[in-house]
Amino acid sequence: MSTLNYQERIPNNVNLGENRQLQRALEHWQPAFLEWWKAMGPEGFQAADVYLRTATSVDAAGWATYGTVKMPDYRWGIFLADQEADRRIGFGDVMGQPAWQQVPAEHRSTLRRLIVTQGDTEPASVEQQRLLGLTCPSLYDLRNLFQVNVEEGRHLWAMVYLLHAYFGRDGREEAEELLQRRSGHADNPRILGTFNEPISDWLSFFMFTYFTDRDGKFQLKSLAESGFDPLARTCRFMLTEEAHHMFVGDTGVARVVRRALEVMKEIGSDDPEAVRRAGAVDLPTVQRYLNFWFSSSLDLFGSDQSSNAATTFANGLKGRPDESRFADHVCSGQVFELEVPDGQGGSRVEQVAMRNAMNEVTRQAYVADCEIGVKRWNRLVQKAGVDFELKLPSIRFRRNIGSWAGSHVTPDGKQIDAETWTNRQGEWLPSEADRAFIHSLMKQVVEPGKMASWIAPPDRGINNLDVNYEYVHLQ
Ligand code: BYC
Ligand code: FE
Ligand code: FE
Repeated sequence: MSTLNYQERIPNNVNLGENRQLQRALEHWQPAFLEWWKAMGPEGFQAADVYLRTATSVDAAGWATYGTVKMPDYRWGIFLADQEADRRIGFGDVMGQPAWQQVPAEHRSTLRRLIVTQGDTEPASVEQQRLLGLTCPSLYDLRNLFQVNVEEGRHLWAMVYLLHAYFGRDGREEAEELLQRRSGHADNPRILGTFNEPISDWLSFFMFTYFTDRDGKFQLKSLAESGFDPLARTCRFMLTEEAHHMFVGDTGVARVVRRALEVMKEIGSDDPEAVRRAGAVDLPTVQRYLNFWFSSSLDLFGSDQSSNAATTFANGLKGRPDESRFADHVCSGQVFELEVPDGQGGSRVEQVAMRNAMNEVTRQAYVADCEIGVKRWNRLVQKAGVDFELKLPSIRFRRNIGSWAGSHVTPDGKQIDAETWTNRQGEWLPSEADRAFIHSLMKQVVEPGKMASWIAPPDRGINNLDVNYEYVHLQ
């Protein structure tokens, strides 16, 4: 077990107290982080008392310590999963060599880029979600939003720790820039596409936490395999927190669906307009939001043929999620059969070196994981006896990165011409009218025990508390 210095200003299990220089660098960054949090964190709730979990150590007893705290006083800490004795690198050309405790000089800029890209998504998501509290459907949901937000803040700390501890001056500069880029900003946006999309309603928030936080899960799993041991250990611990973020999305969408089904039963109709008039979200609209966020999140895995991915795999910097489920960890002679557009409205199979297809391998694992929740949502629909099925669109649908970028493809994978796409995309993606309708539902509900009209209550509360518990005490 690693020791914990929770008494220090920055709670940590990395013996920060023994490294004065690093401690000073982080104590210098901390006020800048707090400034950022106050400016870009949840709008209107900085003085509220929120029932939150805080990590105070990485073991079962300490990783989820619950208590009431004002968000600016949250103790964002630095926690790495325990070090494994004699850990070896598990893939690539360096397979079997001892994991690195320092950054190998030849991989410095690549590793920094990976860490910065990971780090950039964390504050980006907080920025994207900063106004949602003003339209929360209940105190329970408000609290979950804030739990996600403070933990994404902690994930930023996790990456900033690595930058400060292992990358010297460049690392400190990158850490500052992580607080300067802004989601959706015209001149200084966040690095990856999805993290510049606005999240201005709760249906988008639930889709984001289901689909985009799940990209986080798979990227963190890949980085948890890294030969750079401090990165691997940081990501392992982050994954324990990630589960709750995806739970929020999974159960959030389920509750929207359940409420739609209740309303359909009450009014005896499945007409989308009638469902809307009764104050719920019709299922075709849920499908369009799903199409939007799933396709956007698929782009986050990068190109299906990527020399970057081949290099980071070969060099032991980034593996595949759950590397241990594969038999071959070197993949030097293997090929991957990739379907690419043939330029004539069809597709052809290209033989791609396996290492170059690693982004696609990870994307496939991600898609399979996404299916699980969709099945659960559909079970609710079937049980209600309603003839409707939510579906993940084809992975070729609305792609902006990779071989299918720029092709016009329907959700069931059929290629169409540009004109048909323009005429029909309103069937597949949220239209202005859909967004206006969803926004019209977004009215703040903050009385303990009350729930907005468009969403069913959750099955249970947080940490065995009642659903109606006052999770956020407003000032
Ligand atoms: N948008 O060879 P390519 C999370 C860039 S989510 C814009 O195709 P590569 C979270 C790419 O960066 C997890 N740019 O792909 C979730 C590269 O640029 P440079 C985040 C994109 O490099 C919710 C160029 O295109 N973590 O934690 O193999 C809430 C060519 O790249 C996009 C990570 O992503 C895009 N969608 O892989 C909070 C892990 N896609 O370097 C948090 C770290 C690609 O030539 N990142 N590009 O300037 C990586 O491992 C890789 O950078 C990527 C791309 C997987 C993103
Ligand atoms: Fe995160
Ligand atoms: Fe997350």
